[in-house]
Amino acid sequence: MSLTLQNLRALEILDSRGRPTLAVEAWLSDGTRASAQVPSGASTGTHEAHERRDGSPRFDGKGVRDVARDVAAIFLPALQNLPAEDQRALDARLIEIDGTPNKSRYGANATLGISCAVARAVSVARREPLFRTLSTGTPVLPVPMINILSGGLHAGGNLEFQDFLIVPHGFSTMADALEAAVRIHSTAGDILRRSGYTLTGVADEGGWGPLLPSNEEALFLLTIAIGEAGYLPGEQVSIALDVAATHFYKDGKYHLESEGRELTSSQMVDLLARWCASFPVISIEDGLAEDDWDGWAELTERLQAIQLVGDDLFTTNVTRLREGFKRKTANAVLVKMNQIGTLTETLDVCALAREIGYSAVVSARSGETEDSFLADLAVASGAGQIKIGSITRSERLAKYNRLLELEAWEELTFPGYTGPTRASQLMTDEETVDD
Ligand code: 2PG
Ligand code: MG
Repeated sequence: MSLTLQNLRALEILDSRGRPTLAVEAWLSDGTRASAQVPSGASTGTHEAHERRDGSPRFDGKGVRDVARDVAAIFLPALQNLPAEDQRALDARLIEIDGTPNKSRYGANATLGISCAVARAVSVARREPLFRTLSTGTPVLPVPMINILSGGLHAGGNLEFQDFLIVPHGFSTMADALEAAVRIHSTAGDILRRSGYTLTGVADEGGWGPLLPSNEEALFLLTIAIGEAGYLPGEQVSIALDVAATHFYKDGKYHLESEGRELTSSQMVDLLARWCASFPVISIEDGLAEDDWDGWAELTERLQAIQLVGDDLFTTNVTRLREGFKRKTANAVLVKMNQIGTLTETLDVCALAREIGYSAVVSARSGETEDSFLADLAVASGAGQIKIGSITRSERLAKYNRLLELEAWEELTFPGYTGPTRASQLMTDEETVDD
């Protein structure tokens, strides 16, 4: 018998930064109950769907009790008795109930919580792993992009560039790739201590947040850490950057305050090109700001062999991704469920990326919960890459450990890195550039 949605309730809980977020529980007609928790970003893009907050004095305006109330008061009456297994129809109804282009009425945190809770309840009712319920094609284990050094809004503004990550692509299993990440994270900590850089615990995503003299120093240290941990930089383990450039772009310039200089878009492209030639960088996310389309076009033209990922640029939005494709901008998309607010729209972005030949990286937010939903989503989407943060802090480990379970118990394959590799990149490194 087909399953229908019978009840919904929501609760204000806390995320990994101690800020309020939403948990939603869905009840189905067979008695199944399951819940999902909603993530929350800090370096958010302007074009993201709306994350609704109460604005009352509680939690300095960040409470979500009104959002939770409306899940039961507004959404439940409109969704009760609808088929639970038709995710597309359910999500279409959520979009319709909100009725605004960016879910600003009831909040993308509400719609996403409901969307995920119902999907999980269906998987529990069917007694199948969540990734099978979500799956639209061939499920694969994604290659992780793992944060080792943090800057920007995730580490108190020590540096401007936000994430210095590793891509352990030279391994045949997820378990081996994660072991390499653990070694490199701990080696990087040793190097930072040895070098006298201030270390006071870890940043929002579990990477180190050291006070370094320049952004480039972070790249240098990370490359050393890969080698010192016993791996071949560029062959087994490469580097990915999330520049998050939107957040230091003002009045047409990129402000590298820690280095006391300002760069134009072209100078930023020069800088990134030089780094790609000097360090084993294979992927750059948000190398330029969210609406710097001309700069992005230049970046894409110049660094064709690098995976250029649009996060704030695309905000998991098919309209913006189509626009990017039309303008020959970027060659990959970051996929964050709460940037758009339903599972269907999230998976549609993955499908469009496949269609236009862009790679896709399914990503967590800097504010996360212990929910491992993202791991199953990444596997189900067939995206082939995932970005969760570092290998410390349990809101990150919940996802990595779920991937380990899926590798061991569901016998999923780990097919390898889906973006351009270092080998192809070296062939275009000939150009000499100055920053
Ligand atoms: C990003 C994410 C995750 P936030 O910029 O890619 O690292 O950060 O969730 O703060 O937007
Ligand atoms: Mg980003």
